[in-house]
This record gives sequence, structure tokens and C-alpha cells, in this order.
Amino acid sequence: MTDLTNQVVIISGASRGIGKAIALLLALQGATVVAVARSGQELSDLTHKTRGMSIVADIADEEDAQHVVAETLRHYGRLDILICNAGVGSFAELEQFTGEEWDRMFDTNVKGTFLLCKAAVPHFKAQKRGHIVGIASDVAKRTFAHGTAYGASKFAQDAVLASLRKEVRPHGIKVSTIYPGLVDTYFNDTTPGSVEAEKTHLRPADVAQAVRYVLEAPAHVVIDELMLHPLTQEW
Ligand code: NJP
Repeated sequence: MTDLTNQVVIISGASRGIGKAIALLLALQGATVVAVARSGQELSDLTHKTRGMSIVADIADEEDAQHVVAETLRHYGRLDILICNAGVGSFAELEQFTGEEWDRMFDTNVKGTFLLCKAAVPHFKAQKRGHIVGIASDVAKRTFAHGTAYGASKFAQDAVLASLRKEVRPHGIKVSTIYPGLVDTYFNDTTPGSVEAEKTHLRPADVAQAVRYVLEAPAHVVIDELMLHPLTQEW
């Protein structure tokens, strides 16, 4: 089993939802958490609990993504794990989407994942070790009505991670992709905690446990893919 104590982990989209749950769980396991998002106040509140550090950054911006990795290395002198979790989504009939909305999803979900990996991989290659975990979606594996933009972005993010997995495996770097079904978060401007969602959705902590599971795999094991759903969800 891989011990997470003192492992330095960057988590994008840690200000709320799944990313925040991952941050809290990994901090409990003794990891040093670098929490990343655009909302500074939420990150400060989280960092108070995790005792790690936070970096306000837009992962769709290449300078910001490079800064996240450089600042982590400057502050802690090491980086062991990168979790590409930040994502946005909205759902509508194709003709209702604007090009701007399409770009927002692809810039965050696809380009953001690419840019963070691009910033971290040279360091992982140099140390011949590292673990990248991507939070994709079950809709990276299936299509659905009203998902022309979000679904396409998650297929593309999945392809970035799957391709990178093959590229960096010879360097001792692991890439794991998590595919959750519905999760009760602030995603798509929803408010979590409703009685209905408790029956129909995963909790953010469920996804965090899946992340912990893939990270704690022994050094010689890589869990390439892990899919989880609420028992009530057909897919
Ligand atoms: O969503 P939410 P989730 N740069 O809205 C951050 C996937 N997923 O936790 O920047 C940096 O509560 C944002 O922070 P802020 C989904 O596709 C979800 O559910 O301050 N950070 C916040 O911390 C996504 O990849 C469901 O606004 C950026 C976080 O991202 C991941 O799970 C189902 C950013 C989003 O928190 C986490 O989403 C599924 C940027 N440019 C997959 N843009 C589901 N909820 O049902 C956003 O299959 N953030």
C-alpha cells in the first residue's frame, strides 16, 4: 500500500464539491494539500482545516497552471500527486448553446487538465515517479441528450488522460481516471443537500474515497480506470 503521509498533492477545483472532499480526506491521511481554484475565500477556509496551502488560479490559463506547480515546488520542494478535478458543465439542446459556453467547458475541462499535466509532468519525469488522477465522468463513456458540449468535453478530457497514461508509464508515472455518476455538489449551479439528492446522488466523500483507493495502490500497481455510481442510477 502507498502511504500518503507527507505526500504533496495539488488538487484543482478544491474550493467546493468533490475537490474539497478530496482535500479533506487526503489531509486526514497525512498528505500535504495544495488547494487550487479561482475563489480565494473558500480556499482560505479550507486551508485552515487542511493546514496546507492554497493557490488562487484559473487552470484554463497556461501561466496560472505553470505557476501552481512552480509555487508548490518552491514552497514544499516536492510534488507527488496531481488531481485534475476542476470542471464546469451545463446542459441544453444544441441550438441553445453559445460558442462561448462551449469554450468555457472545453477551456476548463480539457485544456485545464492538459495545462496542469503539462506543468507537472517534467517534474514527475525527472523524479521518475508521480501520480496523476483525473476526475472525468461516466459521460466520458456514454452519450446523452443535452450533453453535446459537456459530454464532448469529458470524452476529450478522458482521451488526454488515456493518451498520457501510455506516454508516461515508461517514466514510472501513473495516470488514473475516475468516472463518477451523479454527485451532489454545486455543479451546474445546483445546491447540494436536498432530501431528493440524498437518494439519487453520490456524496462528494464517496468520490474522495475512490481517489484515496487509487492513490493507496501499491507502488507496482496502477488503477487505470475506476467508475462509481449511486445504486439508484441507471446508465
Ligand atoms: O462541481 P462544483 P463538482 N480554474 O461546481 C473549480 C466532475 N463530475 O465538485 O474556481 C480553477 O461543486 C470551482 O472553483 P472556482 C465535474 O465535471 C461531477 O461536482 O472557485 N478552478 C470548484 O472548486 C468536475 O470535473 C459530477 O469556481 C475551477 C470546482 O471547480 C468534477 O467532477 C458528475 C475552474 C467545481 O466544483 C468536480 O465537479 C460527474 C477554473 N477555470 C463528474 N473552473 C456531478 N457533480 O454530478 C471551475 O460525472 N473550478
